[in-house]
Amino acid sequence: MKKALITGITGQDGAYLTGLLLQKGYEVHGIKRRSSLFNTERIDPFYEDPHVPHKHLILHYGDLTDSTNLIRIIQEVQPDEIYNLGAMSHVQVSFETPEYTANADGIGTLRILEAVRLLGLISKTKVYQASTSELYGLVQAVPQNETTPFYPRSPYAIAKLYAYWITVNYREAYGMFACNGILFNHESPLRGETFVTRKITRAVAKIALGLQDTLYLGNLDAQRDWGHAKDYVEGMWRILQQEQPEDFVLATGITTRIRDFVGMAFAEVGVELSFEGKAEHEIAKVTACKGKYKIPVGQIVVKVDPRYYRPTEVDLLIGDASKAKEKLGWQPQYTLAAMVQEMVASDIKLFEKDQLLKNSGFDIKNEFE
Ligand code: NDP
Ligand code: GDR
Repeated sequence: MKKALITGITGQDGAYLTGLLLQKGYEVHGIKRRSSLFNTERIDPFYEDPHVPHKHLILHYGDLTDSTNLIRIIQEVQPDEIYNLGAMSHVQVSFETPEYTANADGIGTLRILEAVRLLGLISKTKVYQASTSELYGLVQAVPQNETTPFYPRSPYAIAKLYAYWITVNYREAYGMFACNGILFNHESPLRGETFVTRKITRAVAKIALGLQDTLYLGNLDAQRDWGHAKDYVEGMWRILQQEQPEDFVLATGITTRIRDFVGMAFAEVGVELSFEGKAEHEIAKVTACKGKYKIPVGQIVVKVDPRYYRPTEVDLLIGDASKAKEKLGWQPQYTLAAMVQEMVASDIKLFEKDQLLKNSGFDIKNEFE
């Protein structure tokens, strides 16, 4: 039985990858951080009673900022494959926590690679590094592929640049099977609530259910190449099954503006919008509402709030995944439309409970964002 170790197992990709690897018969080990609240919700569907022998999913407390902890876990597990998905992954938050981001996302990767080397596991353990399309940053050329120059535009992307190159260096210097997956944005119903797609689908659900009036967003002109996380974790696995270690771009090749994602998500609840005004004065109003949800025509459902603008923005991402198609036989199965439909439907289901409570006279809690 192959053993995999996943850092960031409690995140979106960690959860989909866990499902995939368990299905493939792996023993899956994951590193979770100690938190004052439960943080395993995304992987709870795979829960196994820790008292039962021969478990397939085993969690270890740990942190990418703690070398001794990583060395101990890797020594104990002796993994065939490590998927380094753990990271402070929010681009805007990285401007507020740049040093921590460098430590966890940049040096954290070094700690993993160095642990494999020091423990004499180079010929046994393959390492996947979660690299990102944010490396491309300021547009140099489109579509972006494995040879497009990098120009990172945030502390997050710059930490990930270090992680990218240290992975390449350990491969070249020590012959380690270490690969970068340069993944473009990928989303799902499990996407973190403060990334733009999930923020939008949650707000659409709440507005449709009468639990919220307005969604506040930042730059509506940015363009992203959005795929589905389920497709992308399959690509991660395939990258580590190659004969030779190499880096790969995973992307759909289609880019969409934030504004158009907003339109698609509202269309799922029968709402048509018109966008009016420019930049920080832009709003979106309901122009028609058909179907079961009753949102008044004329209601302003989106407003721009410059609080969500970034000091430096990545304007355009569009990936070219021809190498992955050719060498890994990988291509995305989900369309953006199917993914938006799945995300909105999932968030409506989530908030129907709140609607029930509200209609029964209970207070609904607000959330910080
Ligand atoms: P999430 O933000 O959903 O998950 C991040 C995971 O990392 C969580 O499990 C989190 O734990 C964990 N983590 C954060 N800090 C640390 C730390 N110091 N030590 C150990 N674990 C930590 O991200 P995604 O699942 O979306 O992304 C997975 C990886 O892929 C990330 O590295 C991200 O940067 C990268 N990536 C993501 C893309 C995307 O579009 N989703 C595209 C390209 C790259 P906790 O649950 O406790 O917060
Ligand atoms: P990104 O994802 O920065 O591409 O990083 P995010 O969804 O946060 O932003 C995408 C674009 O939307 C614009 N935007 C907003 N973003 C957020 N979060 N909130 C808003 O209110 C809002 N309004 C507009 C942003 O300015 C940006 O242009 C994601 C993360 O998963 C990274 O970890 C990963 O490496 C990259 O994708 C690829």
